[in-house]
This record gives sequence, structure tokens and C-alpha cells, in this order.
Amino acid sequence: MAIKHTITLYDVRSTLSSPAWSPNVWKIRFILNYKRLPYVTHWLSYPDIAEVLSSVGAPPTRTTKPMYTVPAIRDEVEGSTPVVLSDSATILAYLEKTYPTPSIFPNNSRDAQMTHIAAIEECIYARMVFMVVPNTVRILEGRDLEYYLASRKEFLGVALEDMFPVEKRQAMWAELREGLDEISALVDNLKQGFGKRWMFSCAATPSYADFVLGAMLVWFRRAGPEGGWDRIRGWNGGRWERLLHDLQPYLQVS
Ligand SMILES: N[C@@H](CCC(=O)N[C@@H](CS)C(=O)NCC(=O)O)C(=O)O
Repeated sequence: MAIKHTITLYDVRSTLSSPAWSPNVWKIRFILNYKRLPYVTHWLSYPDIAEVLSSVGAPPTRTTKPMYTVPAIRDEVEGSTPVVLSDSATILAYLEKTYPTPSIFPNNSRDAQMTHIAAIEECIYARMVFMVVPNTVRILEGRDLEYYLASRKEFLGVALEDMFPVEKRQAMWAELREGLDEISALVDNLKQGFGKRWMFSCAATPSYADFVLGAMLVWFRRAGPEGGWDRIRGWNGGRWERLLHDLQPYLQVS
């Protein structure tokens, strides 16, 4: 008889009808969906993250506040002590080792994927972050919003109102466009050897870097500046919108 696994994914809630927006959690949700691992999301209010995660035995991810972050997972395997992990890098390594098929690193591409992800973080995530963080207030309410407003400066070192000020917006959009152009050029280069469908996978199936970029685009679309996704979705021949369309089978929220 097959061994029963019960996975709980800890995520932070929002006011959106399907509440998932956090980019780091999306990286893990993509993997769970892709590997067809049944899981249940435990939605947390921002101010409860530390208490709930410490009570289930998830390790802290930082030495200063906030010390506990999502994603975290609890994997209960019948007959064994549950595994409780935090930090997306630790979780992805565990999921890939414990549930190797299908792999998120097709054709042993782990090192190449990590190099692509570093480029995605530098060219896209780092340019989106100060656009998205102040706009996330639109999808939070009550205690979550209060906690968020009170804690972002300590977390990121910049006050919310100084992150995406009107006078810098044009330059920040231009920088994001340049970053997307750079990644688009990288993908064109890779695609000379790859198939047509995925940006960072030479197989018929997606790879971890496709999921990481997908996680950033979902986050930008859901929590970013109003109209922001409509502005960028068609850039670079519409390839960003196509990626989210192709990732549709892995976008469910359980
Ligand atoms: N290095 C961590 C970072 C995770 C992280 O920053 N998570 C945010 C949500 S995207 C969080 O839980 N923040 C808690 C807080 O701000 O109190 C990872 O990759 O999992």
C-alpha cells in the first residue's frame, strides 16, 4: 500500500478572492502542483506568522525581526516524524530530493537553473520589489495591514512612501523594461538550443527557473501597481503573458 503523505503549506493571506500572492510561496506552490503532491494551504495573518510557525517547529529564517517567514511546510509521512521546514531554498531542495519525479531540474540542469535564477533576481525581482511592496497595501486589511505598515521599513530599510515615489516612477519603469529586455535576450540565446515552449528548460517540461520567473510575474500581477501587469504583459512580444498562460496547469491553489 502506498505511504500516505500530508503536506501543509503555510502562506500569508490577502483580501484577494484566491488569496495567494507571496512570490516566495509561489515558488513552492508551483513545485507542489508540478509534482502533483497533494497539499493544503494554511493561511496565516501577517502578525500570526511567528507564533504559528514557531509552535509547529519551523526553524526561523532570519536573526532579526521578522524571524519567521513563509513559505514553510509540514510534511507528515505515515509512520515517520513530520518534517517541518522553512525558507524556500531549503524546502525546494527537500521536495526535489524526497519527490524526485518529475524533476524541476530536467537533464541535471540544477547549476544552470541557479545561474538563470540569479539573473532573474537581479534584472526583474530587484527592479519590481519597490514597485510592489508599497502597492501590497491594496490587498491587505485589518491586522495584516496594520502589521505590514508598521514593519516594512524595519524589514527593507526604506519607508513605504519612499519606495515608488511619483518623481522616480518613469525611471523605475524604464529600468524594469531594461531588465526584462536582458532576460528576454538571455532566453533567446538559450532557446537556440532548447525547444519552443519553456524559457529555461531544454525538456518538454518546465524547470525551476520557469517557476521562479512565473512566481515573480504572478506576484507583480496580483500585488503590484494598479495597471502594472497590463503595462508589461505585452512587452518582448508578449512572452511574459505567454509564460503565465503556459504555467496555467500549475497555478491552482489548494
Ligand atoms: N528567504 C525566505 C524569504 C521569505 C520571505 O521574505 N517571506 C515573506 C513573505 S514573501 C514573509 O514571510 N514575511 C514575513 C514578515 O514580513 O513578517 C524564503 O526564501 O523563503
